[in-house]
Amino acid sequence: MQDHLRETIERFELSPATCRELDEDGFTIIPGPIPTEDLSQLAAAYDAAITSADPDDVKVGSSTTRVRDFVNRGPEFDTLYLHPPLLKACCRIINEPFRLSTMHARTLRPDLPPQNLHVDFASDRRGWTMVGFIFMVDEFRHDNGATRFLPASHLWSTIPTALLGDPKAENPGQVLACGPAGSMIVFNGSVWHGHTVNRSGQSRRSLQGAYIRRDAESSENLPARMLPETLSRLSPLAKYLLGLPTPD
Ligand SMILES: O=C(O)CCC(=O)C(=O)O
Repeated sequence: MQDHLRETIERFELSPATCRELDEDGFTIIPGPIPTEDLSQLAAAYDAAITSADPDDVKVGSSTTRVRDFVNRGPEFDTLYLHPPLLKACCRIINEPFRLSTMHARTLRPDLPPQNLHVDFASDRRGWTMVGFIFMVDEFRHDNGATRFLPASHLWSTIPTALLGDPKAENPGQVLACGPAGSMIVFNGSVWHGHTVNRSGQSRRSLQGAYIRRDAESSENLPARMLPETLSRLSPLAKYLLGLPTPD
């Protein structure tokens, strides 16, 4: 393991409950790295970054608006992908060298259909491929589209026919990942999940990212997008996790 990563994660232990949730349920909700008193500043930085984003980086989907590359949109966002419990979960689940594949903003607009239940990355003979994280810029509630998960579905060897029939339908086994602003969902990319309907009348903001096996193909080329000001502030650990050249 790379030295900076080892040094960082050796100082942290996941609680037994968190380990059990990651292993058995395929997801957990932990406190994120942003202190409560800084959350409103982070939310303002989120809104400003979205307003100023190049239209090429904005994707308005059927229910969410996504803005790519929050590695390069300000130092406020750096601690999210460097959160030690997240890195520890990646070591536990991916169990091989890994790198950051994506980090983007996703705003769930009100009164639109739920997302299909889906997996982000299938497992393979080597094991699990991806760990996702969703940082709650706003509180996630039952009425504002909290992400639903099917606990233990990362362990399924076959897909239940009900899911193949209507992936938008409510599932009797689903659990909503609710939490106060500042919480972080960490999940196995092979667990079935998706956002629910936002009936609150207000947008629900989140920052989402994915770590993948270091040799897996990414949908984004983050190393190619690095801005000089980002590069100048990144630690050797951050550079390593982004797949950038590091001195060692
Ligand atoms: O925004 C959410 O609640 C979930 C998003 C998601 O599952 C995805 O984009 O794959």
